[in-house]
Amino acid sequence: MGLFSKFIAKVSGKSSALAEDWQELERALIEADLGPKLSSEIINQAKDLRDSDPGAALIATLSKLFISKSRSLATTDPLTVILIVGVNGTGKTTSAAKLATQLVAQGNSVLLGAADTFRAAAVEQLQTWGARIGVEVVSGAVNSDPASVAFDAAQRAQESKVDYLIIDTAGRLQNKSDLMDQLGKIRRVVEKVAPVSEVMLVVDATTGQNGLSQAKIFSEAVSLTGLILTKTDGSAKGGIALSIESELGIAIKFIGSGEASGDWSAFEPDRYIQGLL
Ligand SMILES: Nc1nc2c(ncn2[C@@H]2O[C@H](COP(=O)(O)OP(=O)(O)OP(=O)(O)O)[C@@H](O)[C@H]2O)c(=O)[nH]1
Ligand SMILES: [Mg+2]
Repeated sequence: MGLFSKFIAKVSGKSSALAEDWQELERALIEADLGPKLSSEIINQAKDLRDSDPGAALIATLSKLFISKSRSLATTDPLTVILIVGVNGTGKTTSAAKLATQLVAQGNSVLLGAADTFRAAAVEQLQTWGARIGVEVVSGAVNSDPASVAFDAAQRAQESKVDYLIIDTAGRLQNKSDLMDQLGKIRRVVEKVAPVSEVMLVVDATTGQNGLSQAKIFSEAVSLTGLILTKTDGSAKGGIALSIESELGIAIKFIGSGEASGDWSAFEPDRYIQGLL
């Protein structure tokens, strides 16, 4: 049942809602990981819209929340570089492969960079994806410098004149500041070759409010340009991405909904809102 269906059912055809209905809705929003701040903002704005019924006011408020942001992939001619970052296990490698699949299907040439040199399995995982989708993967030895792999990948991408370079990164290192230093370095080194058009943070929809603190930490280290919300095929409502979007001003651009390459779509606010209803 959609997050708002109970509320909508209660207020349908009415010109106002009871205080307890608004309270119940606010609780549902918080439970769906929108966070207390955004939840109360939504409720207050919806209450203020006196010219419509409560259900319509709620939908109008949500639509307004999403409206101003560009959700298309930022591109740069002749090469678009996309960095994929996020904590371990969120779905970075899978998302890098899914995005590559989408771009190839749209007629683009793509190169993948395996800059997670922390684990051998991480490189193999990306290589397996690359072989499956017919995309070259540039990698380095285990424990080699990820920034140097990223640099090699950028040079290779430029030489082979591909349209897109997608760089997968590690989610876990000895400690947080090592990881953030590394991401900063990867970016700087790549930019000696080509500008980085997108730095996408991968957020697991099931992690709840932790996602917001992760986003804050990453956005301090590398300026983020978009969010990828993964594992929306589970029971999580994914409100956390909305909370990050409103708090940090980073647009949700893609949605992962399973483990297969096709379980992937552009984020469409209207569809998302419909899902909540
Ligand atoms: N159900 C579901 N599983 C997903 C989704 N995206 C990724 N996964 C799974 O989540 C697990 C972790 O995905 P990875 O892509 O390896 O995550 P990662 O962020 O690269 O992990 P590290 O490299 O260890 O930091 C894998 O088993 C994926 O198949 C999704 O949208 N839905
Ligand atoms: Mg990975």
